[in-house]
Amino acid sequence: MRFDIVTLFPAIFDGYLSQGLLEKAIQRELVDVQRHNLRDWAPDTPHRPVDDKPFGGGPGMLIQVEPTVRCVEDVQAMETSSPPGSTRRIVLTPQGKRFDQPMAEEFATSQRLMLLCGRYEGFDQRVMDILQPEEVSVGDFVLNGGEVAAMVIIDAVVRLLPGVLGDEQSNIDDSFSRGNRLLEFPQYTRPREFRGHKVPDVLLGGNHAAIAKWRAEQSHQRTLQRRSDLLGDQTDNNPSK
Ligand code: JDQ
Repeated sequence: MRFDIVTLFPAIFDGYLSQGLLEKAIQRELVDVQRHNLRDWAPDTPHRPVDDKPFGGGPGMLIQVEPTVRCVEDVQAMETSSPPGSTRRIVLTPQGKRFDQPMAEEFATSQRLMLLCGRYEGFDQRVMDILQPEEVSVGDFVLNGGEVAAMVIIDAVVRLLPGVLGDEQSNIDDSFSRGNRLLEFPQYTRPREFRGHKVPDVLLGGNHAAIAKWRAEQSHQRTLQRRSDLLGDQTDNNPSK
């Protein structure tokens, strides 16, 4: 799968792309991540501007439509092996549809994702009108730009790709994976006791039916206490979708 990231700050991704699971997936050519500096599409004048003040007044600056549309069109044309229709264009914005596990699963079936990361107060509306990207939010809080949100998307999608996780099974039972809308039960490893905090006896007894029952109860209890919206209770936990 190929990711194209359009950003004014490509270096933000350096550490993320060079560590752990993603580094391995890139080395094994399961994933290709290309960054594109929007500044390269700015006018060839000393300051290479890509932003300007909003018409009608108001605080802050907006990213201009012209460099953005030209950039996206050029980036689209960079990999002709994938037809334009097979690329999903995503713009990260607090105004978008809330990102969730089903959306990650759908993105993971795509050959190519283009992620548009804004800065300042975001993009001129005509970027959305012309390119018609999917507008996606990673949560109801305001980031300083789309880059961290893009990393969230890449992180959630990459671990769903065949061959990326060492243990092919290890994401199947995760909270929120298809069909599972419960929080995970608590887990423990050695030692059996630390500062008086003991591992629950049931986990040490080897009774697998009793362990499964305890874990199911813990999952349900936790979900009820922390995220009752997942159980269909819409009165709690900002289910803003
Ligand atoms: C941008 C900003 C004032 C946006 C600029 C580009 N889920 C989510 N939270 N925040 C973002 C996404 C996000 C994404 C892209 C962004 C925030 N900002 C900052 C400032 C109004 C709108």
